[in-house]
Amino acid sequence: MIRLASITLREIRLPLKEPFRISSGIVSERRIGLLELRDESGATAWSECVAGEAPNYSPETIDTAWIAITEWLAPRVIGRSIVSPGDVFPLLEQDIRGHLMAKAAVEMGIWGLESTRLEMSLSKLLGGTRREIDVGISLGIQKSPEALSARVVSAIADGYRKVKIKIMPGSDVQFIHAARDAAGPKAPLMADANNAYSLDDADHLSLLDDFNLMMIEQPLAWDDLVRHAELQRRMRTPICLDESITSLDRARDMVTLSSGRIVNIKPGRVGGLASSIAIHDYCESNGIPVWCGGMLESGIGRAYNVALASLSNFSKPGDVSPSSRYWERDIVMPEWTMAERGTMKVPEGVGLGVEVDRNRIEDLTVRETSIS
Ligand code: OSB
Ligand code: MG
Repeated sequence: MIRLASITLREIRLPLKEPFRISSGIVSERRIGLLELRDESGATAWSECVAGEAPNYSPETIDTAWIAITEWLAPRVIGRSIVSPGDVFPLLEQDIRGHLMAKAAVEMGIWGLESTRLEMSLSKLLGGTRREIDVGISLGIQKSPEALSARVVSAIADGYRKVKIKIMPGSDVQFIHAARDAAGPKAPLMADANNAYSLDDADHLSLLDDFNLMMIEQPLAWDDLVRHAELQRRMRTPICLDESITSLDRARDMVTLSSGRIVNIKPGRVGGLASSIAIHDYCESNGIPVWCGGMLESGIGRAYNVALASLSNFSKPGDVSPSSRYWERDIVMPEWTMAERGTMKVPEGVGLGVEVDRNRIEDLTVRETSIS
């Protein structure tokens, strides 16, 4: 049983090593929401809110999440007897619509706290079985096919087991063609369009079928399932859904409608870890592979992704790259690293398995509030 005494919410600014461009926007510096949850015994755990600065991925932003957490979500959990972290998401869903990234930040922190309290690793608490996970990289849109090819070749040489290439109209078929030629026929490549196309582009998108991609992620609207089903009927390349899968019910709808064949699970997008595990289990029983997506997390959010990706049906490499892919210096110790063969160790120690660099977080903090 957990009873929270307080939640401290902060915003830090962390510059990316290089700007990250997707079809709907570009980010150079992450504004990251961090939570520190404290229970009545004084135990603490950190979690991260993955909402971005602008609502170009989902309707949420760090500012909407700030309001949701301070006004509605933290008051809902503080002082309440929580028997299991699995009970938190239903509690947060009661008469509060949406705000899934804000809900996830609170919910994940409670899983983190519970793993510390029970003195086990977060991976074990979630039912993870993998001792290491396969690592992929997500490459933002590059200036030219040549520039992209160079990045893809070097990612493969670094050992990454999947290279995801962001695409948009004007930076698609030629770019993927060049990347495939440069990386060779067997390189594990995929594309992610972040909603940049419509069904009118079906013939154009089908040109990508020539390049043996592992999958194409979310080509159509962020909340669409029906049109993706039509597109999947017209394309050989498997469609993987990201933005559209916001709950277990949406995953069921995907299967019912045949809107896609693979699911990217991001705990922030689906309201936390209980919802992620439910989607994972459902997909496992229905022969749908899943992999863990990323939202350019700091080392804190990454700890939750790594633990989640240790579950059995996370059978494809995740967008869970090492700290050095994103930051000059991360906010956890040790930093997240990748072995030469493209794997990352799942921590076996208590809790998140990394230590949070509190001094550094204090230096990076631009606002802070405590709810109790
Ligand atoms: O669509 O997966 C996406 C980053 C921000 C918003 C959306 C996406 C992404 C990524 C980043 O692809 C993956 C990572 O964290 O390395
Ligand atoms: Mg995506």
